[in-house]
Amino acid sequence: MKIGIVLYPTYGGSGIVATELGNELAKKGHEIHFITYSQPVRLDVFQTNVYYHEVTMFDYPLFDYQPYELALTSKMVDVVMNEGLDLLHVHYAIPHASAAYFAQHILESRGIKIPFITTLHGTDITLVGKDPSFEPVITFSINESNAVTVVSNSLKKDTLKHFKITNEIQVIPNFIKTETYNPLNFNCKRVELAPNNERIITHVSNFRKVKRVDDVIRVFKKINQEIPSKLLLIGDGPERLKLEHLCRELNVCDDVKMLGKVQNVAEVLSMSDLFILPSETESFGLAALEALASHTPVLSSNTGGLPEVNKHGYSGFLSQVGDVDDIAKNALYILKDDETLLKFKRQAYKHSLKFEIDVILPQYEELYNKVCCSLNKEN
Ligand code: GMT
Repeated sequence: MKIGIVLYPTYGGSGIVATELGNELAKKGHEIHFITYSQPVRLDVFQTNVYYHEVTMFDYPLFDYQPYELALTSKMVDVVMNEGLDLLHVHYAIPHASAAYFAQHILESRGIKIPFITTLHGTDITLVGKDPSFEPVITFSINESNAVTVVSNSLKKDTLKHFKITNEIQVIPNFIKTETYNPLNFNCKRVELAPNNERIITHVSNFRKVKRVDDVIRVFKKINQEIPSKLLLIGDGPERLKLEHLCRELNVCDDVKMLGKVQNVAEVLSMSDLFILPSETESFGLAALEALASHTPVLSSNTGGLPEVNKHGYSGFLSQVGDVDDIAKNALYILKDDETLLKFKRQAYKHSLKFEIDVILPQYEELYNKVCCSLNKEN
């Protein structure tokens, strides 16, 4: 099948899921055309069957705001026509779903019928999409999509709660290629990060308010008072300065390392003993799944889709949002001795297999076939 994948190319989870999905579909023989404004971070450029089409903007002084959605729509039309695509799969509703709807109708006027599938990832619904400035467009484009998927049952519930949805919504969770996260793939640099055999605790995010990274630091302070530990903060974002201040205030700077936007997150996770994700909202929590696949137990909040990813008492623990004491208590329980830590590490990995790519990919392929078949029947 020839599939156009529209995505955000940055470090965000939706872009990662879309890129990994395209890479894997290409390995299975599908022809994948990525359409976006810059090369996706995890794009496998050497993979056969993978193509990249860049949306270029026409810079004109009249535009205070560049009309990206129109440039994207035109690019979709161009790629579908010239590459003979069978299907468009757009990730993140804004503005990809409405651009796809527009492209679909332009193509129809030129005698080409193509279906589009919209995958909702979370913030497009829970934070941005429900804002009145976007709601009518989001509702319309979800309902007009030929198929809609969401990454968790929780996101399905939120979508149905905030929008008047008449279309069917299918849950297809985030996935992982567990082999990529096998700690044996990496040379262990543990001693450089924790020279006195301290426990290593990790957090990965884009340091936005919703991630509550300050809770991570407060939890770490409590852990470090009982068990010598190091905290690795991976990523970057708007909260970083405040977090640096908090480290100073709590006097933990010597034990907290901010690694920035690390290229190979799996390498750092391979050395971690515990991963903390205390988000305010999280439709799925791909970062938590990456940790589990790296044999790292997860302490997360119990919000959104996180209980679907992290099994309480097995792959880690769930706590109420903001309950720093409870997270710290659970951390001390897991880290207290090697035997308990090893048990949780094994269970974390075992749980991640539920989301192995081989389990999830066929669900997308089945949906692609269904959508294309029903369009062919219509014609
Ligand atoms: O978490 C982020 O800030 C990035 C965001 C995105 O839109 O790229 O991630 C969302 O999509 C991921 C992939 O489906 C999910 O695993 C994340 O949970 C979700 N983030 C939120 O809901 C906050």
